Amino acid sequence: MKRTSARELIQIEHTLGAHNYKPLDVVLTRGERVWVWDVDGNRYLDCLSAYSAVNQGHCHPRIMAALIEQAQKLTLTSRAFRNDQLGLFYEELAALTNSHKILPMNSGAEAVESAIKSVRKWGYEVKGVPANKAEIIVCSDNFHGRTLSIISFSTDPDAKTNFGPFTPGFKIITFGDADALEKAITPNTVAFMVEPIQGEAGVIIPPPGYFRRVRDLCTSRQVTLILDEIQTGLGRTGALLAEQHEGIEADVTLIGKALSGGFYPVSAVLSNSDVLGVLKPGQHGSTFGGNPLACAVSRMALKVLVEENMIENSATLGAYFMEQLKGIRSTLVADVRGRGLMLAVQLHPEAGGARKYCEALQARGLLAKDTHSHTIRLAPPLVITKDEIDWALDQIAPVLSGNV
Ligand code: IF1
Repeated sequence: MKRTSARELIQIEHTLGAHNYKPLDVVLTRGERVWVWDVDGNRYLDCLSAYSAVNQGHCHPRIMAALIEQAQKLTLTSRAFRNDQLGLFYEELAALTNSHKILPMNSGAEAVESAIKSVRKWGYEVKGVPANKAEIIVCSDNFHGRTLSIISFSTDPDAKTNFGPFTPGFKIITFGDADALEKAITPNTVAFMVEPIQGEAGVIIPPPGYFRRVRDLCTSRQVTLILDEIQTGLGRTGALLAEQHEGIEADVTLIGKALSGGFYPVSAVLSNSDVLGVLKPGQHGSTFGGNPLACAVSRMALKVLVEENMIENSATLGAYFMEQLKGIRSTLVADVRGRGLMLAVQLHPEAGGARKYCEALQARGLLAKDTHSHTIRLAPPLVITKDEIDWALDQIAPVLSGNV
C-alpha cells in the first residue's frame, strides 16, 4: 500500500484544512503509554497528553478492550431510550466524586455551556433572580472552551476578536483575588465559574487560602461555585480533583478530556441536587450525551486511573519533575511552577519565545506545547516512570541551557 509521506500529509492539511492551529510539523501514527511515533518511525515522549485528555497513557489496553467490546454490542440509542451502561456510569462517577446529580455531555465546552444554562435556570427558579438578569462571574485569562457564549467572557483577543455579537450576563474579575469576588457579587449573581489552576493562561496557581475564601463567600452569598476541572481533573494535579488541594468542594464540577482516556469525546457536569435538579424533560439534551459506548469507555478510564495508582504517581513524580526542573541552571528560565504533572516553565521574554525551544525539544524526541508565547507546558501522561522523567530532563536541560 502506497505510504503518504509526512510532507505530503502536511501539504494536504495546509491546502484543505482551516488554519485554526499551528501544530509542530510532526506527523504521528502510533501511541503507547507516554510514547508516540511519527510516520518516519521517530519516537517522541508526549509531554502534552493531548491537553490532558490522555492521562491514562496512549491507547491504554484495558480502555481499548472496553471500547471494542461495547462497540460490538451497542454504540448509540439516543436518550429517547435507556441503555445498560448509563446508570452504572452515573453510579461509579457519583461515588468517586461525591456527586448527587450528573449530566453527561460530549465536549468540555458542552459541559461548560450546560452548566451555564443550568445555573441560570437555578437562579431564576430557586434563588429568585429576576428574568434575564442572571450574572455569572469569571476570571480574566480564563479558558473554558470555544463556543460563542464561552468566548463572550474570554479576555484573549485571539479567541474573541470578530466573533461578536456576544452573550451578555458575565462579569470578569482577577484570578486569585477574593476581595474582587466579594465586590463583584450582587443579588443577581448565580455563579462563580473558575479553573482551580488556570491551564491555558500558563499553569497559574492560586494564592494559598484563596479558594477557602471563595468557598465561604459563595456559600454565604448563595452563589454556585462551579469549578472547571476539565483540564485539572482526573489526576492531572496529583489529586482526583484539583479542589482537593484547596480543601473545598465545589457545588458544580466540570470534567472531560481524560474522562475517556482519550478514546472518545466524553464530558460531564457533576452537581449537588439543587442545580441539575432544575432540568426537566425536553429542557436540555444531546444526541450523543450519555451514549453506551461513551459510558463503557469512561467507566474503564476511571477504573484504571484509580486501580493503577495514576493519581498517586502524578503527585509523587510531579513533585520530582518540578524539583529537577527548578534545579536546571539556565538564564532563560523566569519561573517553574505547577502541581502534580501539570507543570510549566516560563521563559524570560529575552529568550525569544517558547516555540523555538519546543521545536528544539522536538528534535530531541520530546513533544511539548508553548502557551502565551513564553511558557512551555509539561504535562506527560500520568503513567510516566521516573526513568522516563530522567530521560525527559536529559533533553530539557541542554535546551534550556541555551544550546538552541
Ligand atoms: C483548543 C488547554 C486550550 C479546557 C478547560 C474547557 C475546555 C478546555 C479548562 C473545553 C479545553 C483545550 C482546547 C484546545 C486546546 C486546549 C486548551 F487549555 F488545554 F491548553 F485551548 F486552552 N475547560 N482545552 O482546558 O474543552 O471543548 O475542548 O473539549 O481549543 O485549542 P473542549
